[in-house]
Amino acid sequence: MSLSKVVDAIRRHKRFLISAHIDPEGDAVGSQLAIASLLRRMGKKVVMIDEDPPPASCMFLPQVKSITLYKDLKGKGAGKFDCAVIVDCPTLERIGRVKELITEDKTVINIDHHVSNDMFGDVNWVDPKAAAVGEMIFELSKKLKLELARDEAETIYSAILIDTGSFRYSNTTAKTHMIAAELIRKRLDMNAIYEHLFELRSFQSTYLLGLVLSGIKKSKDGKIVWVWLTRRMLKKSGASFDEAENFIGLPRSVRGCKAALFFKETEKRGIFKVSLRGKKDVDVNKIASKFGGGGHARAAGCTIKAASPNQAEKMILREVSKAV
Ligand SMILES: [Mn+2]
Repeated sequence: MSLSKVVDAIRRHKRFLISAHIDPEGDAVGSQLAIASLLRRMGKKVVMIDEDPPPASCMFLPQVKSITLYKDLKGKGAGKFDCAVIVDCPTLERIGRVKELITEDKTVINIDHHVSNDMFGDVNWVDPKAAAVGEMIFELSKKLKLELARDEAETIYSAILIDTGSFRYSNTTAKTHMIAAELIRKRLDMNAIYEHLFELRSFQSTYLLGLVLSGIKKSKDGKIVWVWLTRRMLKKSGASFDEAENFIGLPRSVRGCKAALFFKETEKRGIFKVSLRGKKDVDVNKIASKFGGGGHARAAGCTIKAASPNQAEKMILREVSKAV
């Protein structure tokens, strides 16, 4: 059983590097913080290093500021570690340049719930039935016989909340709710957590949402609905790139929509990020995979190269139309 192998590997090592995917969201950040805290309580040395900063919505999480960014290492390296724990990543490439720190001699533990996971670890624990890696970290704490501290419960609860859209998505199971119930008993302020993760946004971000929504488009049959975030909108609003999280929920909620898309211009000309959301029977993971991306059946993403926004849109729409 892979969970036992994870526990064995954890017990065998002393110094850990923990990392999660580029453009991290709540599951990546929350799971990372939770496992770091558990390991520290076992007397392990732990560093958390990520390619990109946590999103604004996650900045309330306990210990979130102890995550170091790769760009801030400044040649110091990661310090000594003998084991890397990678959470919420289908491939090792997803951790960005942090991968360069993980030399051949390190043991890699892969804890993930993406169906597309390529089993890159020395120890792999991949459970596509888990709604969030947060659920898996909860199970890990049980296996380690560690009673969760309140802060750990908060990070795990947040991880689950993000990946289930606050228990609204089809990945939510009875088990998800059982775990949530146990976490809530740690006297979590559920309302405050919900507000941080889903409601509170800066004025700039709200203004940006207006700009993005004013350009909403749909296919003739209405089955595909999409929006664009352009560099111009970003500049006009004064918001940062990561403040556009959750915007895709609005095109997704249009009646008749089978697939929702969120196109983003990046700082690099000709490089576009695309988030995809599928409704029942539309597997957006398959579509994103065609462009070198991935994710889950109902939520995935990819980065594409195209000569213009128009071309990027055409490339993706061609594939999405086949699926809806
Ligand atoms: Mn996840």
